[in-house]
Amino acid sequence: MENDKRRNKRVRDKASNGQARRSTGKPSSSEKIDALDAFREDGTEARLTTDQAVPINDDQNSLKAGARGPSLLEDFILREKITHFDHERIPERVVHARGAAAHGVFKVYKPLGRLTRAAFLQDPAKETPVFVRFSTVAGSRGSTDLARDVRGFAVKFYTEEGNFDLVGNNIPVFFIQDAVKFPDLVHAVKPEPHNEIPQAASAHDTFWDFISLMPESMHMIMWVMSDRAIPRSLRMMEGFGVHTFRLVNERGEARFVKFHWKPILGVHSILWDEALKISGKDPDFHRRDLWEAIESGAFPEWELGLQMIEEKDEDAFDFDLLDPTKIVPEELVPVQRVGRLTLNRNPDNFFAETEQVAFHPGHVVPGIDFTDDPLLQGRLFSYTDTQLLRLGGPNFHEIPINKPVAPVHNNQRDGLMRQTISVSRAAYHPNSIGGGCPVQVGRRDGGFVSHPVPISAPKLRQRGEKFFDHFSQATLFWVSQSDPEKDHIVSALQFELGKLERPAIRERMVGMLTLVDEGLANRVGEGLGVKPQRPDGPLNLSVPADGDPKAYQPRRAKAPARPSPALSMANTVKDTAKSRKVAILAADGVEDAAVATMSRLLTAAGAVPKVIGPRLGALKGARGGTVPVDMSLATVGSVLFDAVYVPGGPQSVATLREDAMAVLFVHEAYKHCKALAATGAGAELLPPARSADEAIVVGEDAQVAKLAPDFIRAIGRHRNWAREAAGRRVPA
Ligand code: HDE
Repeated sequence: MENDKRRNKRVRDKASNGQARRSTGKPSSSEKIDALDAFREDGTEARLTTDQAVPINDDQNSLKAGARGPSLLEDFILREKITHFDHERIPERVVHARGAAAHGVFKVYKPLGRLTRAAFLQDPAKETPVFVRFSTVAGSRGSTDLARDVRGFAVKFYTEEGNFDLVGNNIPVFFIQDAVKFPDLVHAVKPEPHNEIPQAASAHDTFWDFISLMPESMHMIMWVMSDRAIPRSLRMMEGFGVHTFRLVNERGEARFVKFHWKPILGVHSILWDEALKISGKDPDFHRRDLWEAIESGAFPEWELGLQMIEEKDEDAFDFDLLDPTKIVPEELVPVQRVGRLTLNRNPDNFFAETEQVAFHPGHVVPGIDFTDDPLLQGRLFSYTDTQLLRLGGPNFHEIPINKPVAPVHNNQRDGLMRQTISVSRAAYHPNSIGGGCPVQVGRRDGGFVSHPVPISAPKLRQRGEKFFDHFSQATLFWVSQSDPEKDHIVSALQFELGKLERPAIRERMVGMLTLVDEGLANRVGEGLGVKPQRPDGPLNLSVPADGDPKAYQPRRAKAPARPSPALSMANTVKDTAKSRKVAILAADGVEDAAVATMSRLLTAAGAVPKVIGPRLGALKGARGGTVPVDMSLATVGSVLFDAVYVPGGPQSVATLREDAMAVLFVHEAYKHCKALAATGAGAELLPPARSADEAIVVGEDAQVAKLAPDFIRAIGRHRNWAREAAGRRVPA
């Protein structure tokens, strides 16, 4: 991979001074030449060839019998091109089909030898290359980024001891406790089989039918109905390994571990109304945001967090550490921040990298090991199986993005698309012909040895007793939310359940919510016209044929817990405007000096100002300057920005007030609780009710430099939720 990286850079460098040498189809001076396509490695201009490297003379006309005649079968150029095209698509991932990814590096803060022998966690000077793919779960490859959904957060570490994949999500728990239920869950959430409706949405009967019969999903449902499921940015969400894993040190001592990713920019989300509108304005919103941040040098960063639990404490909790529907509250076991992940390079080719990358929770390195979490155990065979189908055979590890940086030697041979040309005659072990190579590696020399967990038990289809507490942590999540977060959960449930065609499912779900919190159930029920009824019969219909329904009845470990502050996004990082997008609304006659000052100060704070005008081109400023327009009102909406500034200039503001798109722009930003600034006449564009709003900054054009710091602080706080009730009255 290092080689590939160096090669790409070389080729790019050549391209940047090679424009003049392009002989055909000359680009205009503003057009960027695509380095990798235009030039060969030796710097000469790339010639058009077939896949067999035969130079092509005419790529415009197929071979015909006469100028108007039928095409000839002999045309190997046409046939190769069309056949390749016909095979361009591979099966999309059955889940997590839509994704975006980036390259980066990981560095540990200090040696972790006490906890693990994993080599990449020992040396703070070492940079381990990574490739990270984010995804939504339910939608197809072409679906919107803004679906209400879990986000995948999969990290491939290319370590010197082989690849370690931390294949996690942005939510720390899962819907089900046992892998055997995964196909049912996915069938329920995917579009309904008869009409393939709805795309990338859980608001339909089959999903909620399943959920209403699976009380174990209730904790996850609280997370998915919260704003965590509609992140502001992939760069502003947490990541979790979900399952409990093990870390094993050089002495063979093991501890349980939960993996976390903590975003440096904090955890921030958007409103559902914005999600719906962004899905129309820019369904690529998240992938574009990731791409642009990296291109602009605002590299996304996370800290790796570990929750460590001693083996002797395995049974010390009310919940089972092996149950993937439970968290270990941070107040019980604090998260230690041990290293930093930085994404610093966009992929060169979406298909070759983002699409072909193959993650697997079973890709672990010495020092990291599994537990008996029944969901994790099921995943351990599923991921290889899926890659065999998706990537066409057993050699997917040879695709450049999947290739370890450490050398691979083994006796696996052949198969479809084999790239390696093995030269040894001995493809078996033990052998004498090959000098016994490749040799097994002793534990002391880094050989992987599974932690010897003692197992002695009858074969059973059962789960641990504590797995049956399905509600304590759902309640914990609910009571830990701030008031605005609670409001959003209620609205989300009203939206999702309001879409159901079958009243019985809606009623069953509202009944189930009474077991999480009576107040929550009442509020949700009110908007749906459903009177919450506490379920009295057996709750769990997924009882084995001969199982005792009583044994499967959910129970609660303890009375509703004290809130866990770590579960609320209200307590996240709120002190930076870095990489936040700010719209500056302007038309001819705008106070150009105010625009320039505000832009300069926003840029200095790391924010990204964009001038939005009624049309593209340049605006005439009130002070005689010109203001280039970055985007026109026709192509954007305030939902694509974090904040809005309306500079003065009576002519500019008069034009904008006449333009319904401009008025809507500001009203929507108000409704969505965003930071707003206006100077001079610009204040006339703001909605009237704005007294005592800490995120609205108003003053004179000449004072813009004095106002900017307050505006920037308000942007850093993300949203002023206190405005939400007033915003609901704004018809936008
Ligand atoms: Fe996955 N999951 N999963 N999953 N998963 C896949 O693998 C599966 C689960 C997760 O960006 C598939 O290559 C089973 C939990 C991510 O390429 C597939 C079970 C968590 C990604 C698969 C689970 C995840 C996947 C689809 C239950 C969070 C995207 C294509 C036993 C810890 C990785 C593929 C990427 C992808 C199976 C449950 C995370 C089909 C059977 C829990 C982030 O193999």
